[in-house]
Amino acid sequence: MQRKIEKVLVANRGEIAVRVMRACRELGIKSVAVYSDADRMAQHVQQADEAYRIGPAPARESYLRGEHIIEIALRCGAQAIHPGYGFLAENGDFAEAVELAGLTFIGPPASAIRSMGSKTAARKIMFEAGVPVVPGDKTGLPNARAAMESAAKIGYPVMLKAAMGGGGKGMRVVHTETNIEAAFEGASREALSSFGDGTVYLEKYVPVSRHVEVQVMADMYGNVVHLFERECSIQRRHQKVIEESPAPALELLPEMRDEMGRAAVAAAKACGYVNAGTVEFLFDPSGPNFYFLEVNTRLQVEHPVTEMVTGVDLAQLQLRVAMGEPLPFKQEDLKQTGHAIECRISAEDPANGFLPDAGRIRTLVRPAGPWVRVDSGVNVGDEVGVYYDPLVAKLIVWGENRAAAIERMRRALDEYRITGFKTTVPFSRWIMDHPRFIAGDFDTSFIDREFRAEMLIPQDEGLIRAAALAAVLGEREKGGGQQIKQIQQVSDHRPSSGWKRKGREAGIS
Ligand code: MV4
Repeated sequence: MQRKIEKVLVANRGEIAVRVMRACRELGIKSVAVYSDADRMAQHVQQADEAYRIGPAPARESYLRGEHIIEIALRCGAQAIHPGYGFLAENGDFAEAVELAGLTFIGPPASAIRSMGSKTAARKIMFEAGVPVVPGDKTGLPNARAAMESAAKIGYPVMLKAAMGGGGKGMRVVHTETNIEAAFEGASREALSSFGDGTVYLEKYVPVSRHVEVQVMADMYGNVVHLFERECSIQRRHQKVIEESPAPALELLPEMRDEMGRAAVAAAKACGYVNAGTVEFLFDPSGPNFYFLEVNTRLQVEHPVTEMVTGVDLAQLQLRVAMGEPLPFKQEDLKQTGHAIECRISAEDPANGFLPDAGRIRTLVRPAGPWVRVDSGVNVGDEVGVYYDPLVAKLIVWGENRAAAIERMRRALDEYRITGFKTTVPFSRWIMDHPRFIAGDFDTSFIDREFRAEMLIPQDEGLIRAAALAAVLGEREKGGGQQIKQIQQVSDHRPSSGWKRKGREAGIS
């Protein structure tokens, strides 16, 4: 079954839109951008062969207008729509509407998106397919009384989760029966307000866990392979901060890595998967055991670390599979080589509770050099923050082993200069120096346990240097104050030689 694709509409913005357009260009496919009023001058618009306005800045009025986007695709002669991640990417109704309009949705079938959207339905499918799931319910709970009975059967501690949720909202850990009723009501209320469905279910709570996920790829002919795992245990409020492959959690467990890969392929087959997807597992080091959590039916933010260790261009492969090509390799052709790490660079202030920051990029120096990759959707002069996700770039490095990759990431972070707003660059740099990170000895509570804002700004000469800079820059340009804070923060991890400092103070560097 060949489907000709010569033009793809990319229904997204930022770095992922740019990423997909690069894959299109390499395959000789034209790309079409859509943009909101806030993105008139954005990178993804400049990268595209054509671009169409879809509405005002708020996502509801632009990037989430599925019918409008489909109409534009039809009018401009695109044969396919790539949804990126977020926005419409995991909306089964949108995927179906795209196909009903005679276009190709570059992603899994609507049926797979829908069945994996319900965590209880997904658990049932995976249980029946022999994929390990956390002991617990396979249907939603009708009331608090049912929750109490189920919890008694599973045994405390238990975890209440939203059936239509994901990403941590509507979750409650319950340690004793006295708390189950209030937790049920609370979780249900939160699930209803977040997902429009108050259904919750129970699982055995796994107290210490690591997040290990497996990349899968399936073609239209039933061929499914996995591209090994990524570990994403370094998270903050369910937002991933660092991702890597191979998973340090599996360092001494090669048989478990193989077993997880096979489980992920079985999971993809069980839900009729096609195209790129990720099977998330909870890894319990006390067993060690792993359990199915959910399937992410999209190309994920952290896909580059898999590309770096496998040499497979996942975005290109998505396009080729959508055109009806069979997978160009078999499982045994794939191997993990070396180690890759990704740091997410966000417009957030790590010294101030990760408050989203906004502003115009005043200066931008990106790291480069061997085995360093920056996936970014912004450039100097771009306005960042306010309307969309604060992710501004991803810094990905490869090394022949984990230690080499960490060294390279340190070097790359030290080269990075972004001014105009606060970023998570210094925070990533702090993680790269942490003994427990270096040892691979961490779980999903790492940041909560280990990070304090004061750690970013040692009370040393940084402040004095900043004061000196303030005097110089303050005269040179308006708004210099913000820039100074940034320099101070970025410089904290960098050895500063005397002559460099003098140069800066004199305003010549
Ligand atoms: C769990 C768990 C412990 N036990 N389930 C959080 C997001 C959602 N996708 C699943 N999550 C968890 N489910 C049981 N039965 C702990 C978490 C969890 C977590 C999982 C992956 C990555 C980071 C996390 C942070 C806190 C809790």
